[in-house]
Amino acid sequence: MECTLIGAPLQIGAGQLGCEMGPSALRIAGLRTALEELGHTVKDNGNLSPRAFDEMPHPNKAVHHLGETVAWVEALSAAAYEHSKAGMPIFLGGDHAISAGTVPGLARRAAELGRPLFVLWLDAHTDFHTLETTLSGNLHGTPVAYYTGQTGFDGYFPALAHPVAAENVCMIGIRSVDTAEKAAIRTTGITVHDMRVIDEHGVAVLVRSFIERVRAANGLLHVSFDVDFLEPDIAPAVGTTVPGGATFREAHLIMEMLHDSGLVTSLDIVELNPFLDERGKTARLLVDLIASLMGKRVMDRPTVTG
Ligand code: NNH
Ligand code: MN
Ligand code: MN
Ligand code: MN
Repeated sequence: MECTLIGAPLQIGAGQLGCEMGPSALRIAGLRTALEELGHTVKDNGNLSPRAFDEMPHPNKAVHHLGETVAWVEALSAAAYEHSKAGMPIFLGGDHAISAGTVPGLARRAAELGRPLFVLWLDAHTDFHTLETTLSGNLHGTPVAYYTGQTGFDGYFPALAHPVAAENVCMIGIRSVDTAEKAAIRTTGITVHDMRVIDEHGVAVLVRSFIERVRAANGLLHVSFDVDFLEPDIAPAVGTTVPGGATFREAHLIMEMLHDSGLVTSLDIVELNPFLDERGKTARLLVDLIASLMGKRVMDRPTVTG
């Protein structure tokens, strides 16, 4: 397969600086080689940059870097649309605000193909704030509300031509949800698998049933992988660690099952903050997980059958 790497060194959506080094760390950890060893061709498009922007005031005084974020969202949406024409775009974040651009760009592509877009959101957080409800003002906490077409972005973020149907969004790994997000997300059809659901059922059941829904609908599947989905002990390089995350094996199993499904058409890797890493271990783990998503396996057979 042809993989396209697109760096998105956005960092002001997070509360701590450092995610702008994410694309570099993933490259240095050997992403290209790992993909080439699996037989893929890799085109590295370098890093995007936003147009010139002015800062935008917002009535919610907590909101910061709105103008800069909007400029990035525009650039990312255009890039996602463009690079989803052929092959597999892999967006190297950058904080999770990049998904406010990547997902709408992919939704535009899906609409053009007459297919629905599905999103698998692997994260400790639901990222379901609007500009009005966010308390931190960190815009990485808002992309899902935006791309599913909730109100509260009008006049600031670009108008959405193709909102993603809430029923097509599945979240796994959730363990930190703010009060306003909890109330708002309950009114939608978004599937929220918190850690308790993983503990009770295991990740395989959850992933398999989502994959079957995507397959039945002939959907495109975008995977948005927030580093804080993982247990902080194995992935310390993220500003918003939350204990009790996905284990090494759970994360690999999800990637292996997604590979076997043959349905994944695009990927975001977000929130990697190399400034907080321990000798590159998080970046290296992410490269290994991407490799699993792209076909690396222990034995030469599908990991999951039946
Ligand atoms: N819900 C919190 C906020 O909006 C935290 C969001 N942080 C994330 N999201 N890392 O994935 O500020
Ligand atoms: Mn996130
Ligand atoms: Mn998160
Ligand atoms: Mn939040």
